[in-house]
Amino acid sequence: MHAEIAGAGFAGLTAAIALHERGWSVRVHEKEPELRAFGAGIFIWENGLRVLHAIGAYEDVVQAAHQPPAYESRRNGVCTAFERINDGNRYRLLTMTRQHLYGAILKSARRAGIEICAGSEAVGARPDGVLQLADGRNVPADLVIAADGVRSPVRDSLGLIGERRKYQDGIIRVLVERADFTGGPWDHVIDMWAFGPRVLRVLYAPCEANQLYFAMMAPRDDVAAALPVRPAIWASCFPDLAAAFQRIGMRGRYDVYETTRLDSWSEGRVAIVGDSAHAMPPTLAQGAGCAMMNALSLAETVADGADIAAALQQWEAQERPLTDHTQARAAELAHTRALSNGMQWDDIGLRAALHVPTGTLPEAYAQLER
Ligand code: FAD
Ligand code: 5PR
Repeated sequence: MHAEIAGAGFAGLTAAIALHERGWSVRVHEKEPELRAFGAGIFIWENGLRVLHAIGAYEDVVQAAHQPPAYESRRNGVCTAFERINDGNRYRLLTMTRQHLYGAILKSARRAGIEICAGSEAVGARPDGVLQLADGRNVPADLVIAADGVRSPVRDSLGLIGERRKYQDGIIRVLVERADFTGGPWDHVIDMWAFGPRVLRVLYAPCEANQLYFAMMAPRDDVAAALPVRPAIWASCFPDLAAAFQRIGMRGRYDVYETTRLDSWSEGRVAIVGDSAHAMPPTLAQGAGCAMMNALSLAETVADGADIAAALQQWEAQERPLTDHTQARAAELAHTRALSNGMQWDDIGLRAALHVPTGTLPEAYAQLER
């Protein structure tokens, strides 16, 4: 059995490794000339760690990632929620840079000898199992996977888009040197909201190798809070972070929250997985978690190679309810800004985080040293 995969992001590489582990031959096409993630942080909850374990990337991720001992939320400087995490309690959450996560997954793919074609752009697919490339080639496969991100041209060539939505807030993501932001609360994740003098938010997270991740949120129409970051504006709401804001300079990447929903996650032999199928606001930090869970379960469901189109429908029926639930909750949190009242440590928001994903090895995972 052979798969052609569009996109070497978190979903595409996870699917490639998981299929390879199940005896498939795979080839991955990445549009960009270089394989790398952009400069920002990422949160990986335990469901994601379980997937990383199943695809051989767990050790490399965990040995350097930051393990925050607590997750705090503050509103106008007042604590609204506080939860101990990682230390023998129910919630495991690691914070790291995207480069770190991506590097570990890529290393596992390389170890498996997976063919990854950088600079190879996909433009579409045919339901009978053909991936169409920008250079004019049409490559046949038993399974074609569209893991080409939120703007997925492969998905769009099949006309699968159902609904797309944007929200009132956008976010700047940036990494800065951690310097003396260490010890005590500075080792925690801190979600800081300010509702005066303007609406601003900084999600503060230490990462590996002395880096700090800031996700800096502002309403889309607040042009003064857009890039490049003006330290004085942010320091007026978050004076404790003034020294770190000074270090941002011209760095940062800006995105508006968005959601994508499809009528179907597959068409014939073509599967759509990751942000191409179910982009969600980052409010629950589950976009990559769900992308990797669904990529792994996809591989598990088609593994034996029988009736691919039917297997893809079965995959969606089994996996989609959790993703839909998580996406809907993340969208509600983005829309209502409810995280300003504190992270809600409940099953509604954290169901995906506590889920044991299809295709993982819970017994072996339970034996791991933490
Ligand atoms: P992508 O990561 O977008 O990868 C798609 C790949 O396909 C890219 O390499 C791209 O170059 C390539 N590609 C695109 N077009 C083509 C083409 N035509 N041909 C070939 N290749 C192509 N998730 C979390 O789990 N935790 C978090 O903390 C978190 N924080 C976030 C913060 C923000 C502000 C945002 C916006 C998202 C966040 N997410 C988080 C979500 C997460 O980033 C995405 O869900 C995840 O990157 C999706 O992975 P993917 O592989 O589906 O898509
Ligand atoms: N979690 C993460 C994040 O980057 C953001 C949010 C939650 C890791 C914003 O970028 O709530 O918006 C959020």
